[in-house]
Amino acid sequence: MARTTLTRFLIEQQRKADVLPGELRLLIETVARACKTISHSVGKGALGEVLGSLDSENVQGEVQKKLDVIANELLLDANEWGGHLAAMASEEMETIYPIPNRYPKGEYLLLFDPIDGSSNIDVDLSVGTIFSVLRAPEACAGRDVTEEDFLQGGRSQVAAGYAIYGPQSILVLSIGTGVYEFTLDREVGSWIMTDADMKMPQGKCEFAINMSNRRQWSPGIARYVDERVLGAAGPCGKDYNMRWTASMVADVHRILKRGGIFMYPYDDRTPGKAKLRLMYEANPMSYLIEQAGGAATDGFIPILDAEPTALHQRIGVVLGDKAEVEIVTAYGREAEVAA
Ligand code: AHM
Ligand code: MG
Repeated sequence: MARTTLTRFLIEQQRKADVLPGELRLLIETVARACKTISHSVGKGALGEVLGSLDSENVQGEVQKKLDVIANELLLDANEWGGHLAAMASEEMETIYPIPNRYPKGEYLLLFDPIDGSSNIDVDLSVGTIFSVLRAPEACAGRDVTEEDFLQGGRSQVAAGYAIYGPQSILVLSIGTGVYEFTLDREVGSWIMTDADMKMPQGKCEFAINMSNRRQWSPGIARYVDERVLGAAGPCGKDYNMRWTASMVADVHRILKRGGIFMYPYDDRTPGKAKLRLMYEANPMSYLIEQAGGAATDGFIPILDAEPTALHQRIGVVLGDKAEVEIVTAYGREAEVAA
């Protein structure tokens, strides 16, 4: 049977004209090519001198790993000259990166977390790249793009995806017509479709959360997790399993494939005090999870309905199994009313 490459899939989607404009197709192909290059760099590890930290910190005050910087540069270099973009924004850069005047400009905005799960790089666990594509507002035609132009809610995304660099390199993508998975055929150098119109399994008893943060959780999150830890002996009446990779791409990919729920909640009940970033992590992952039949909230409201107020804004994340996300969100609301 003929294998469906990413290119072939995208061309087929483009034929359905209003589903995928040509410019967006070429943009996605460019991002996918950059992810292939990042996959090769990650794979070289110590042999490619890509491991370890730099002396620099990113805008969030986090120590940058060499690969954070290498992957960021690769994505900028690959995408700046194609003519599909007006500007880019990255978790690793303080402000936006407008397309230089020497290159043609396009109508899209690209946002990315070049290496997600950076703490795993040096110990050979899965890391990944997360990306999100927005349309530049019409109002910015003829003037320079600003940070405000990027502050669009998650439902405005026209495409989102992630690449995961693990035992296999995998690209998961949605352009709003379902979720598709492509595996990198390393010998041939092509992304080959390995799962189509993915629907995440529901009703699975598995949760992912960093338990060491328990003291900082809100009462709703603590209640949800405590009940699951009690297992068959508690109010759930069944045993739950727990996994935490500390790499959102790996945890979300597992949930997409075999169900469950992922949580990186607000640290306490002050909105805004959270770890994950709305524009580079929460929005694209929520878009994919909703497309796959799951749900995503910040513990209170759907993430895709959150109104961004800053490029590097952080947000609580509860995503995956629809019914479980509803329980967490209901517990959060109940605790809020009781307080
Ligand atoms: P990063 O993008 O700087 O790597 O941070 C995001 C990562 C997520 O991939 C993961 O879910 C989380 O941070 C893990 O955090 P922790 O080490 O606190 O468990
Ligand atoms: Mg990162």
